Amino acid sequence: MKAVSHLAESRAQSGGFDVMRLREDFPILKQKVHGKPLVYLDNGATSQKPQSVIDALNHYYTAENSNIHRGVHHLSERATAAYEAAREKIRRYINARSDREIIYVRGTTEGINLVTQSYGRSFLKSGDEIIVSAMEHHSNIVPWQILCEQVGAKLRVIPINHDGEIVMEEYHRLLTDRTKFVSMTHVSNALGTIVPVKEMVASAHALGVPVLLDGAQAVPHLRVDVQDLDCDFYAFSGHKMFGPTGVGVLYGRAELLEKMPPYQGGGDMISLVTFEKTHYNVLPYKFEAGTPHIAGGIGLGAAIDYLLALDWNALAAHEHRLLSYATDLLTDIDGVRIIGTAKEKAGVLSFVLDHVHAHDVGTILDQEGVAVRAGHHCAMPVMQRFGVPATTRASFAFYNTTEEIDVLAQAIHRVRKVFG
Ligand code: C6P
Repeated sequence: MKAVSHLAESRAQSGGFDVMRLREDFPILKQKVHGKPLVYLDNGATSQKPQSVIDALNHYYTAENSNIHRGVHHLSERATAAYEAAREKIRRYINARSDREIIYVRGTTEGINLVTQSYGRSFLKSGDEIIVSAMEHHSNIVPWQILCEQVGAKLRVIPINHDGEIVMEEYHRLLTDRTKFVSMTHVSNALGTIVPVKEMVASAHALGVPVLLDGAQAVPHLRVDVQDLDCDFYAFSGHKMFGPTGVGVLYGRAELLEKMPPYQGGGDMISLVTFEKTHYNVLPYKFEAGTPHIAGGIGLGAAIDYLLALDWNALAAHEHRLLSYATDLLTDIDGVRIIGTAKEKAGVLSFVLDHVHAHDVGTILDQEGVAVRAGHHCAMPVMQRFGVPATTRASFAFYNTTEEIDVLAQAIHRVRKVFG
């Protein structure tokens, strides 16, 4: 890659979004893989971390490491203040009303399990119906299936069309007085579809049905406002939004969280324990048993600081350009079929290549320095819907460039050559 011409090109093509400047913030992107410059297109699995997030983790362990909410000593007070300040940043970032509504969890998966086991086990019963869609990640299917086994509820599935969009008439047909919960992805990890969740929340609320949104793939690409969406729960993972692994967030509407029993018992989630009776802590701590991922929370706060400093209009335009550039380029390659052609998409390009298994595609791309995901993407029902065992998925972040997409396309041509 020629750095200067690359810089000029990236600027010219990205409406002033200075991609090359931003890439400097991500040290991992400078490395070579198999002797080739790393082209990291597996951001849907996990995104890379800017230096400021790495520094925040380092600073915590170097200067502040201590347990929180417990100590009376200086370090504990500093760690507690940093962790709670990060909670407030998260609240502001998604525009929740109160930081009582921001529950730290391990990630999207734990956030959804918290809702199924706390809300679901308390308020759903035999014969009730839960609606999900055919494009859910396993994290938004299996916890509901476990709940259905526990309480005798039924899972109803909204079909998707051939472009990978929700069939809205079917959603409206499935919404009945038996529906007691709707749980939907905001952006599909396997297809990239942006789901019209605001409209879907409104339809569910018209029947008094609460809605959880799985925001794992939305928060890295869209500015999310939970009050505007009017959802009841919103779950997401820090590691997909340039923060650390092992930390995520469940937003919940305070009036629902108040009614819900704790998900796990242990330290910090209580106000008084006796053998006769235990009183639980106030929100959000009622749902945060045990020592949390303190460094992770602080690191997530640093990721939010980083994201807030970006020009989101320019970022969105740049990501849109990446996606349409990649779509055009791959569509022109003989034997490539794109899976997921919704009108509204974010950051994901899944495809199959005639007569070549996705794992072989992924392995050859890796030899060219290109990191993609190959497989079912923890969304087996999506693969079944499209009649494929697996896809190869390139997933983008704002630090990717059109030049990297050229490398991806050339590498796919190489796969075709290898497989004749
Ligand atoms: N998808 C992917 O490569 P966790 O693992 O809890 O951070 O996120 C789970 C999850 C839930 N919902 C959606 C829409 C997701 O995309 C993911 C994670 C990764 O697509 C890893 S399987």
